[in-house]
Amino acid sequence: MSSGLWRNANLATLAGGPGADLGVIEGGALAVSEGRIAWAGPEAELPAGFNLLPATDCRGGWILPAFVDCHTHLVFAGDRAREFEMRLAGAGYEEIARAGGGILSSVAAVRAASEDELVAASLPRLDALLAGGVGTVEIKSGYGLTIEAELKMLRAARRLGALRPARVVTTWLAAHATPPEYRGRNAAYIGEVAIPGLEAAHREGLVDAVDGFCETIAFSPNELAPLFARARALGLPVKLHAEQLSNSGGAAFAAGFGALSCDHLEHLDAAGIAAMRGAGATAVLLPGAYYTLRETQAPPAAALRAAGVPIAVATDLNPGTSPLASLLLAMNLAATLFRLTVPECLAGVTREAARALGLSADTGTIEAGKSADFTVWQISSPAELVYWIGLVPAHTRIFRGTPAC
Ligand code: DI6
Ligand code: FE
Repeated sequence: MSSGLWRNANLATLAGGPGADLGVIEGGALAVSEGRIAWAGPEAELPAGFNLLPATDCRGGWILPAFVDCHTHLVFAGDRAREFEMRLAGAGYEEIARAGGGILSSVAAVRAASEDELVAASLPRLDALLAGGVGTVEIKSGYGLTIEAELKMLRAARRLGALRPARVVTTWLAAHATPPEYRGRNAAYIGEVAIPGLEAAHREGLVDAVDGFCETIAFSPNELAPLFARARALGLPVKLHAEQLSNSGGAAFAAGFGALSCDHLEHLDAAGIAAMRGAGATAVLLPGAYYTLRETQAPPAAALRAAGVPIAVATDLNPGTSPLASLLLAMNLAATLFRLTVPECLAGVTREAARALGLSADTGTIEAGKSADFTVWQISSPAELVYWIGLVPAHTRIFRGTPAC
């Protein structure tokens, strides 16, 4: 059924721009035709004809846009629980890396895994996100670090999108770390692996955006520049892990390439905020990594808010710094740790997360013409979706007009 009428509901449309309220319509109804939103508004004003559609009584529940997780690394093999224990025992990043932990331990596991094994290992993580109201997921490469292994990751991501009622978009993150065979030779790795691999991924239709890890322990803006220039020449948008552990000027660098988003941002400064504002880049905040690493400097949410920079929230689901498979919990962390408001958290996982993926025309709000991706929640107010820790309120998610789960 990709057409129907959902009635006797309160709508939180999330339509509007940064700083807007939830766009509440009480006593509302939502009409869907062929998988797209045809009309949304007060049920008393329902246009003639829509009342002939097959109707669902929402029993006074709340309809919100299906959630968008705009930053995940959910395709990987194995886990890093041992590293978690080492960190609890006081080991630092360097000691863990020397013991074979860190990103490169996931690289070894991904290189050893088949594409089928990556799909099988990642499907439960995708299902966990979908069970929490998510309808769109971004999935990055970044644990292969050879051309073939990075392509294998994105092929697995594309298959995950075909296996579930959800939208999966992919991001090329070969510039996540330098593999052992290129130690100390970052520029060579970018030129011999990241760029030709991107070209191969683009030829195969595997990539929707390009990302990089801009950090003293990863890549500098100068090292990333040829990759971002190639991405733009191929017509692909860019985004960047920026200012997570220090300030490398990553946000301003990415803004110069018209980045869709800059992500993490704990060490973002005024110049970076101004550059993001000028470029229309979205700030993607990742409280799972901040919490897991026990960071002490939070991203400058108040300054981003004051500058009118759109703010999104995502899980950063990855085996090392953010083994977080719940966007609901990510919102609670963003509110409690970063002091985002409830409307900012809900906009951050809908309208602004869609913006961070370049998907604003298609999903992220309840507006006529968009894909009918929404969730009917049995809650007393939208604040419950940020408030509960570990409890998923009863709900029915609709994807392109069809009940998904
Ligand atoms: N920043 C992070 O926190 C993750 N990647 C990145 O660029 C770390 C990923 C991992 O530890 O596996
Ligand atoms: Fe990340």
